[in-house]
Amino acid sequence: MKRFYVTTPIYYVNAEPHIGHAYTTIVSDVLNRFHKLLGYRTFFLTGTDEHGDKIVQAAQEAGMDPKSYADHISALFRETWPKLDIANDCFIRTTDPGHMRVVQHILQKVHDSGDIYFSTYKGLYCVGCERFYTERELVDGKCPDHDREPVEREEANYFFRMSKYQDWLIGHIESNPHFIRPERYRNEVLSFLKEPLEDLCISRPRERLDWGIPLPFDDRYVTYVWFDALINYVSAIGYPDGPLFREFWPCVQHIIAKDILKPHGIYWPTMIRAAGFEPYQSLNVHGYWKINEGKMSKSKGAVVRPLDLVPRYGLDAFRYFLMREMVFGLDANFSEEALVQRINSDLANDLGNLFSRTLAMTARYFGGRIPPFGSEAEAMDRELEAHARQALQTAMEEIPRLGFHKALISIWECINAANKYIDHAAPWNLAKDPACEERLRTVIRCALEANRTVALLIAPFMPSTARKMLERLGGAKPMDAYRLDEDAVWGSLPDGTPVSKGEALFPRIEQAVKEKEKGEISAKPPEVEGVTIESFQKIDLRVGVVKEAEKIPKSNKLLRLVVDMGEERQVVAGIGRHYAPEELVGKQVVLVANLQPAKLMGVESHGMVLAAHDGKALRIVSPEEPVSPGARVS
Ligand code: ME8
Repeated sequence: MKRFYVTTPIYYVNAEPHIGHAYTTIVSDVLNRFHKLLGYRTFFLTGTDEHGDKIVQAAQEAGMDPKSYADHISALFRETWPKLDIANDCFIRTTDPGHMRVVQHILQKVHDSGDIYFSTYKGLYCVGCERFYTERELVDGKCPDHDREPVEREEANYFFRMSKYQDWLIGHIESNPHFIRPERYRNEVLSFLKEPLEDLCISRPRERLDWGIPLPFDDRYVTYVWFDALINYVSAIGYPDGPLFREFWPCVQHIIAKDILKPHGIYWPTMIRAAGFEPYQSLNVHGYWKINEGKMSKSKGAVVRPLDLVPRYGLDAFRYFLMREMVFGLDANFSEEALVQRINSDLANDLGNLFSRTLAMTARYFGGRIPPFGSEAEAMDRELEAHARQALQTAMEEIPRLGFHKALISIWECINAANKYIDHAAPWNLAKDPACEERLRTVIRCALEANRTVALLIAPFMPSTARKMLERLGGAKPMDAYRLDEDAVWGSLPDGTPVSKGEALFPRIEQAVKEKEKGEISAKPPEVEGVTIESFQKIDLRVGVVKEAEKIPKSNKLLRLVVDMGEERQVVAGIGRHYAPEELVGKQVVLVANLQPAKLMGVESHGMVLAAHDGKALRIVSPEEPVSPGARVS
């Protein structure tokens, strides 16, 4: 059986979980779930990094001792992940006795082999980074991360002979193109390695810092926090001879952001080499989330906490947004407007609409049971199947190489193709003619199959939506039992299985408050004087079928519709915030047919579409059952 092991960085316990931590951990969760769907045996590790100066300082500021403080923040991380549907197998803390033992074991081993030596070092030390800097690493004499001048410090310490492994590391990176990816970060490490590598100071005198793992060969010192933290990736799985270590090492994918490239790209592989085991398989490096185009900053209040967003926007919407919006490797921007936009367009209009209309038609035309295919497939059916196959293939290629946004784009191409397919096949017309029963079966079945493929492909990204979709599509299996190769095969839905419609997957997020402020929405009905029946009868109300619908450029609200009401009419309707154009095609609407023509944003309108509006939602008025176009409403 194939193995897959994924890790996040272990987060410092000096800050609460924010969107950056959530992103890395969700990426890892998506990869883990995806490999499970492929039938791999998987292991997913996250945790917290709890030793060192930084934590002592943060604890002091909070008026707590380091251990109680670490317990508190570590618990916040541990409790956040299940709330984001993150299913890690293990949560490691660097204060766990098991981890501390492994760190000491590796230190002893490397010391015994002669790669750790004692020496005096005088240099420029940055307290924030907990390390010495060389002159050339400083920017204008200051630490590039903390923008502070380092202090001069002389210390006798232990050093790891990292320089000894420089040539080996260059060779290893050059002969393994996927060792560090994307390529820009591989190049960054290689270019760093063009300069001679210095040995790494791996100890801190206890008189200065007591909060750390004592060196096994000299207890006047504790271990430098990075030499301690990186070892979590193997201590958590039972290095050196535990069954999980034997099973999962070295097929590990480390996921990190660019801030910690150097410790992971240089310290860690050389430490591994010195300790005498196989290097990790890949280091995967992503960019930074910015908030409204700026750096995330606690002092400026620009920190996005996932648990603030999820109750407002929904968990799967949040996960989808992060995975769709960031190109892995590049920076991305977070804004609530962009999140709302994605929810309303991709999730409510595209995916939600496809799913609800498919199930509604299955209920209406086939009593809620999956119809068998008719005997012959038409070109449009094969085209939809090809879209589903393409989405599957793209996901299989792109997800393992971190092209999450590309996989999602391809899945959404399939969703949009399925919506168009329904518009063109117009099942509501087929349903009128008994001679078209077989064709109607094929059309609804193809739409159901597309929904099923989509449900499976979004499962790693949006696990609870996928579960809901598969259940309503009649799936009887627990989620863990699904396999992409068997279940995403076109035609694999069982004939006759009952499906259930349920509520909307993604309700639209109405920006009602803002709109109200603009005076565009008023829940209060206009005051009208009584009208006589004669006056009312002067209004010519007619039923029509929407044939075409499109946005009017530069308007958020206006749509141009072509409505068939016996004759075709062009109508401009102010419903664009509540309906996507594709949603309307094929729908029956009620028109005020004898309204004087008017021009809106330069487009002529010959009528008005009736809609009900309660201040929050707006829904068009439609006859309960389809009637002939042009039918009079009275
Ligand atoms: O560095 N955008 O912990 P840390 C995207 N303890 N990701 C971000 C981010 C942002 N704006 N900010 C943080 C440490 N991250 C060490 C790691 S590992 C052996 C030790 C994420 O709490 C991203 O994954 O500072 C980044 O690499 C990590 O949080 C840094 O977490």
